Amino acid sequence: MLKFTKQQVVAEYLPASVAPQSMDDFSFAPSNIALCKYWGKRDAELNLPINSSLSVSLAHLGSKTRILLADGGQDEVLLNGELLAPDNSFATKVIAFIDMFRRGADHPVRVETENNIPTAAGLASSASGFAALMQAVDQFYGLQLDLSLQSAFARMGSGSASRSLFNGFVEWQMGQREDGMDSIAAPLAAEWPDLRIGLIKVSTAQKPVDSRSGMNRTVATAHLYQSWPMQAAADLSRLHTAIESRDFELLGQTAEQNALSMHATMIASWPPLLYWQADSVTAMHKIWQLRADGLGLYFTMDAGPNLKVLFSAADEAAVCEQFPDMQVIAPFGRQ
Ligand code: 2P0
Repeated sequence: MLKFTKQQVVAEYLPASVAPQSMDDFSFAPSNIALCKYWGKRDAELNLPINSSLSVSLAHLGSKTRILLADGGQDEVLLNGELLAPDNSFATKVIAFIDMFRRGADHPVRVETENNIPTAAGLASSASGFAALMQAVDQFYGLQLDLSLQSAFARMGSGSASRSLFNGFVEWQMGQREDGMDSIAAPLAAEWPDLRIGLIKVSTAQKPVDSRSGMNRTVATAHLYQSWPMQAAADLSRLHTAIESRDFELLGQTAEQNALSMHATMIASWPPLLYWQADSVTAMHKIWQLRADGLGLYFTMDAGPNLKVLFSAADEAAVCEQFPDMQVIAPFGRQ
């Protein structure tokens, strides 16, 4: 069957002509951390996932972006105030994303993006980056697309960006359609003001295999991957129960087992993919020991060596005493 291209899918939803207008203000999108991970694609062109996922957004930590009409004759991409070379990989992806919407019209753009995600925390910025870029595109071209459409289009920039259009708990439905237009994220109504997320930095060095290549390798070579969609579906259902009943142990256990299951599929790939470093494993053992001693904390990890710890506000002082360098985020604010 002939697959859809991004341009074909997006074109269906755009007006016949666009009238770009420089933005005064920046659009903002939060970073997010998945409690049930997105790992594996059924369509690499549209970033359609093999499983649904569920994340929590990181409040004020994220990316802000605005788009201006460029003075010069060329597109310009600035990241944190620095003009990027045209062949820079981030700049290339940003311009390719904008190309889906300008459809060949001749108006060079200047894209300014700033991340306030501390690089020291080792958090990925592609999710918030493409979500903020989508919102900026919507304003720059005066499209007024609803957030579901923006979620679907942000996904084409980076899968996890579909979830960064929203605050709080967010579920990205894998969808069934070939054009992916039912593969969109939506926020859950539930809030959890006591939830805290701590960022444990192990390393901020660039990872040798990016997550896009990592998930493709896993799907292609790990027999163990066959069990992943079942694990993810069961975890998603458990997370819904945990969130509805505000059961912290169930939330933490599910998120930790989900992350370790995802990493198990990576380790079973060939060549093997092990994002952990010795200090990652040391931190895991420390968390397990603290838990055995009665402290309520769990971890999750993405395609990198750093840990994200889940705990309740009541345990914040005790957890911070154990991890003094940890940055703590309150995804639903501090009451
Ligand atoms: C997640 N990750 O759910 C999972 C867990 C990494 C591990 O989403 O290829 O940068 O751009 O769709 O979104 C990272 O993958 O991948 C990611 P692409 P993306 O947060």
